[in-house]
Amino acid sequence: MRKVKSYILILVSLMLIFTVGCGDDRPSINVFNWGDYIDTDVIKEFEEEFGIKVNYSTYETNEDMYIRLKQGGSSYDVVIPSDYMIERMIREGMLSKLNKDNIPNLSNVDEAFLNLDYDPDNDYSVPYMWGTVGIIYNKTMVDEPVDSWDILWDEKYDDQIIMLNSQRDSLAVALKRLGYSMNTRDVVELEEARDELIKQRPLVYAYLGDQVKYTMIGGEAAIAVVWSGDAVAMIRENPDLEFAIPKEGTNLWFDSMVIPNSAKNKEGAEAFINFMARPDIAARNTEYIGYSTPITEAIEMLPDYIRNSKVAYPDPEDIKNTEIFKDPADIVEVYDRIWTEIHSN
Ligand code: N2P
Repeated sequence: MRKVKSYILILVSLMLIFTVGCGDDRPSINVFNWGDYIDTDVIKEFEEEFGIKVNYSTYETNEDMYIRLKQGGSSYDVVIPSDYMIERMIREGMLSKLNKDNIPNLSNVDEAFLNLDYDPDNDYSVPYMWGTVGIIYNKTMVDEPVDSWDILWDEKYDDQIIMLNSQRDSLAVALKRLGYSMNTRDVVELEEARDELIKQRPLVYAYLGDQVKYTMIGGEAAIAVVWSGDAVAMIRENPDLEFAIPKEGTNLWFDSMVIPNSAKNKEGAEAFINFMARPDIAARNTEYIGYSTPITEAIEMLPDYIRNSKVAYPDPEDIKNTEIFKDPADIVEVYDRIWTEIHSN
């Protein structure tokens, strides 16, 4: 009887060891990124190589991401906001300084993308992707030259126009069309842009985020405001689509990886950021999502159709007339109010 008891004891202990051993007791990081903005195999590869589990979730706009972080509740180790939002998060003390010793791959970033105004010494951010904003249009539905934001207010395209569901991008379109800076601090100019967007509303099929790709690929609308990398991905799927940067000028943007100061695994976050800046990994993400990499050596690894794409890698001439968004700082509430007014009208 005693023998049986000890067998049972051994069995139970073994089962216990087995169960605990199989539980996921790896260290983990929480990564919060834009939707459709990574090759998911790259995440798996990071997990295998570093023994760190990645809890991955996504957002559609900088503002959505910001609100989620401010709400607290969940903590994130890596987030990938755009320039002006990084500037704001630094100003508000939301980010943690990077230990650059843990991110040697920062040296793979092309100089043109380092030390920009939003983070002058890259103390907080490592560039991930960059691009422009422009118009994608379906050549079978639009048979005039597309070179101005004006086309988005042309009644001929009633219910065929898609706008970006992102406050700075949509306001930038209206502001540039009016001949103003997309960083204006003049409330009258902002309200004029608001009124133009309200006037345009009846022509707009929808304000979309990531779904714009499927809508345009499927030929459901004629014209859309898009980020350049999405244009690359769309043109690959539907050759009737073409991309143009309007003559009134547009936005040049940079999305960079940062560590919020509420991060629970800063070293894991730095390992992830460093991994993403490795040329072969950056090349795989770039090929998968269509966006433009700031990692010089990664560009050389890309297939010709991306490397030679003027949408992804425009000539300096094409991006002469661009502005980079700035944090509106003390008037950020005015931008928020204007955006709400556009949508409640
Ligand atoms: C990817 C969104 C890209 C972000 N779906 C543009 N800044």
